[in-house]
Amino acid sequence: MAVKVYGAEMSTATVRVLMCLEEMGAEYELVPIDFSTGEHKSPPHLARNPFGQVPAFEDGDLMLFESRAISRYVLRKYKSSGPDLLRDGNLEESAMVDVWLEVEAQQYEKAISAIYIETVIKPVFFGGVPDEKVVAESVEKLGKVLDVYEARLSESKYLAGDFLSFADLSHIPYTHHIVASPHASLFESRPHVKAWWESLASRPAYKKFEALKRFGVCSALERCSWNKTFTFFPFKLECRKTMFADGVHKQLCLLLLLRRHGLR
Ligand code: GS8
Repeated sequence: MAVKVYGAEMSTATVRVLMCLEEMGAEYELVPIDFSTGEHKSPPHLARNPFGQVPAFEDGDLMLFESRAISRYVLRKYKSSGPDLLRDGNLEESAMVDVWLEVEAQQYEKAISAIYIETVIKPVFFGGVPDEKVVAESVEKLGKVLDVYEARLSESKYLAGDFLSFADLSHIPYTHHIVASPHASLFESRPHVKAWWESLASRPAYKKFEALKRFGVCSALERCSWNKTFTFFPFKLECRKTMFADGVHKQLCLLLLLRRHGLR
C-alpha cells in the first residue's frame, strides 16, 4: 500500500517530503488538505498533526508529522531503492548530515523564508509593499549564512562532505523560489554555492517535479508578472479562478503562511 502525504504542493515543508519520496522512487499518494475549509484544523487532520499544519504522513498504522522527521523516515524505509542520503552506517558522516540539517532549519530557512514572504508573496499575491527593513535585514542574514556555505563548499562538494545528503536536499523547497527571483544574485555571486545549487537542480527528482510544475506557488507565480500586483481582498474568488485554477486551497495556505509570519 502506498504511503500517504497529507499536504499541499505550495507548502515548502510538504515539498521537502515529496522530494525525498521522488529521490527514492517511492510510490506515494498526495492527499490534498483544503485550507479554504479549515480542513487543516479539523479533528481528522489534528489527529494526524496536532499543530494543525501540513505535512502529515501515514504509513499503515504509523502517523508522522514534521517534514524533516518524515523525510528521514522515508529515506530509511526506502534505503535500498535510492541514494544513501543519511549515512546511517557511518558515525562521523551521519553526524555531519545532522549538523548541516540543523543549519538549514535554524539559520537558512529563517533568513530565506522572510525574503520570500516579503518580496514574492506579499507584493505578488497581496498587492502589498515589501517591508524593506525586513528584506534588507534578511538579505544580510542570508548573505552571512551563504558566506559560511561558500567556505564550506570550497572544501567539499556537498554540505556534509563529498557526498549528496538529505542536508542538501532539504534546501530545495525555498531555494527553488529565490534563485528565480530578483535575489538570485545571492547565489550567483558565490561560485561554490552556485555550483552546489546547479548540482541539486540537475537531480532527476527535482527536474521531474519542476517539469510537472509541482511547486505550487511557483506555478502560480509563472502566471503573474513580477511587476503586476494583485489585490487579494475582497476578490478572493477572482484570484482563485485566475491564479489558482489548479488548486483553490493554495490561496488560503498562503494566507496562513503570512499570518504565521505576522504579516496579516
Ligand atoms: C512546519 C510546517 C508548516 O509550517 C514542518 O513540517 O517542517 N516545522 C514544520 N506548515 C505550514 C504550511 S507551509 O509549509 C502550515 O501548515 N501552516 C498552517 C498553519 O500553521 O496553520
